[in-house]
Amino acid sequence: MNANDGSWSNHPKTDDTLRQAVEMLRQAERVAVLTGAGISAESGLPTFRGAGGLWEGHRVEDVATPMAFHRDPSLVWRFYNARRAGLRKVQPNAGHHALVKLEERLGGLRFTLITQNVDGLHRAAGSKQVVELHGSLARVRCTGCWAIADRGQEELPELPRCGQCGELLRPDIVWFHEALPGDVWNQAAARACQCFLVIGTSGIVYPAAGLVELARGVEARVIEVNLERTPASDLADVSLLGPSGHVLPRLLEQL
Ligand code: BJW
Ligand code: ZN
Repeated sequence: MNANDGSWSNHPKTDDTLRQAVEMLRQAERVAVLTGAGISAESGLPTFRGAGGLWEGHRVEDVATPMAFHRDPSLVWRFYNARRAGLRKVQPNAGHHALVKLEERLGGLRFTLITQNVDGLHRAAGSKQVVELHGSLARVRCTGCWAIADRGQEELPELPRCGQCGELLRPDIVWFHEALPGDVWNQAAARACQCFLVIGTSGIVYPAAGLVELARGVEARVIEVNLERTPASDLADVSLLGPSGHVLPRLLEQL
């Protein structure tokens, strides 16, 4: 059941899909949520594949790889330092806050938030059970001794070096062609749930995108919240088409 014929509104058909989604959430003992860049768009952070998704003409696939870092670490660090600086100007939005409320309503044992985002806005909003699949912009990792440090919003030099061994630091981010840390993947994949909410992701980057298929495999009901249809729409029981900063608070109001 998809409200695929227009933008988010008070249209009766939209109300109907919202009610169905509310019912699926009510009936679930456990709820898992997967978020992507779209949930932070209303905070002012650009998505990866939408308009404005290029950074100085580079696609994320060209700067977020180990090969790019090997070839030109300054370019890659300029990309990440610009993103880190951007974080100082943004706040969580109504979508992030609605997911905090959902966690409070269900309690930590019945709720998990899995995010592909590296912006830290879920935790900043107050979410507690957060699995960060792709790492964090706040953290750096040494390419020599592998030490990981949280550098928060501190300004870093163009080529930051490790205080312990002097080797080059890199962002503690999962780049293309890199495996997700086993512990975060296991935490995400093991989340058996009866309702899976997939929010603001194009659903094309694996293995994260495979979580929707895993959820379907255990017969969870799938609710999608996105501005547009994605590959996940074909797996979803309900698609709520609209900005997550509007849709999620309405969903929570009715729960
Ligand atoms: C709204 C909205 C609003 C907007 N409200 N909605 C060919 C070449 C190279 C690799 C591959 C390849 N083919 C397959 C691969 C594998 C690759 C992959 O899946 N690539 C695909 C692109 C095809 N995956 C990997 O490489 C992964 N690793 C791996 O496979 O390892 C194998 C291995 C095993 C064992 C040993 C070694 C290796 C790793 C993937 C890591 C991806 N990391 C990134 C970059 C992080 C860097 C950073 O942030 O700087 O993570 S990619 C980038 O995409 C980022 C995101 O987390 C991720 C997902 O993007 P997301 O969140 O979905 O954003 P968008 O922009 O795509 O979509 C936004 C959505 O929001 C849209 O749908 C909008 O409509 C919507 N929206 N506003 C609601 N207000
Ligand atoms: Zn080191």
